[in-house]
Amino acid sequence: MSYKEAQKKYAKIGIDTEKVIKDLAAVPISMHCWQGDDVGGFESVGGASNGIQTTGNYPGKATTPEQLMADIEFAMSLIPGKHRVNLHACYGIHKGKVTDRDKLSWKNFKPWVDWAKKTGLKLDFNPTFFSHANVVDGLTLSSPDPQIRKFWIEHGVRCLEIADYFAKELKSTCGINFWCPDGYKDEPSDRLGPRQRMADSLDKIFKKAKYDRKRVIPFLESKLFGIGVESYTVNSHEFVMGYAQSRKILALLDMGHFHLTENVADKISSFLMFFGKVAFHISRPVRWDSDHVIRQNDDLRAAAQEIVKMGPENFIIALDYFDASICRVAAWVLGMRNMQKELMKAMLTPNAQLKALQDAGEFTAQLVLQEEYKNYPFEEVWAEFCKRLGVPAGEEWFKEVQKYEKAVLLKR
Ligand code: RNT
Ligand code: ZN
Repeated sequence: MSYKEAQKKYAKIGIDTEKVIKDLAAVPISMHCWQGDDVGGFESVGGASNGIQTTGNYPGKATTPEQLMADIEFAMSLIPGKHRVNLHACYGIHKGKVTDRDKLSWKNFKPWVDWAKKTGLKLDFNPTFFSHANVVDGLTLSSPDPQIRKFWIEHGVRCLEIADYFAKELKSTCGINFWCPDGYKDEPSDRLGPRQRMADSLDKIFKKAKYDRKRVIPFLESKLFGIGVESYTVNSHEFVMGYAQSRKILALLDMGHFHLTENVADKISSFLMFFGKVAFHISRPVRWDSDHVIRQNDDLRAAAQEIVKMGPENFIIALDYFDASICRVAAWVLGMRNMQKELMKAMLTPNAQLKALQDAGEFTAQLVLQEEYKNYPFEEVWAEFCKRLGVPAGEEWFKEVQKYEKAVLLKR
């Protein structure tokens, strides 16, 4: 089938494929820098630790800022559209001695901003509350030790100011996500205290930092559990909902941070009603929060459908996974394209018609059509979209990655 034929077929169910192509090209996705080096960063050779971990030892990972920037640029050349790059504070650039987290400033990120200006990419940010000796007994902002809390509060302040610098320099709103690994392996005796200290530390951060709320959007990420914190997570879903709602910041939904039988897509509409905007970490848990590369599976489909129905402009779509067992550049490209494919499939669904069937109680017709529309000729529209944006439509992109791997990655 040609694009023209597909266009006609979609027109019959009220879908304008030209509009879909235009709309999808306008949806930026924040690509996580940390898939490029297994959440390593540039502070030490130790790698990810204290609350986060990757598995795998695939060759070719980026170990310098230049390598990471080159890999991101290469990956972006195979992804249709203009996107954003999500940096973590541990990716600061240090000449000689490493500036500790509580002393970081815009100077450590100037090379990233220069690079962003050159490439036309926009930046988002994250304080790094892990991979550091001051994560004591698994705690950061909720630590009972005031000195430890002070260190991490200062880190949060610095990061908000760096986010403000990104937004100002790049003339683009910067999203900044707070995720803390804080929690306990076994049943704590006090569940309230750590949460009170966490709220107090976060309040101090937001009070002290000098940043413009019009150009910096802070959000707090919740989590159910992690390895080593199986029994209690300070920033649980309820804590995050309450904190974010009362402090007028956003809450971030990570698809890997819920019970596996929970439908994360179902949460979106309520979030949107009460927050106005939703920040998302698109990830894929396999039996637990394993951060596998996202696939075109039912979970991603359901999330994309909700995002499209509620208006992609109301979402901050960021990817969050890190697989160290496969080619990292391929992992980026595949995940970004999968996200875009699911968004496109959702845009190619006659949602108004299906909603009318629901409201009329026509549940048989609703079920039948929901299924039938899944087999419409999405592929032709995707190919046309890629062609217009100058990137390969099908699996040819992987050949380019293999060439890059041979010429660049495997020589490292
Ligand atoms: C960890 C959280 C968090 C991190 C990144 C690196 O469980 O999902 O978002 O993955 O900050
Ligand atoms: Zn996350």
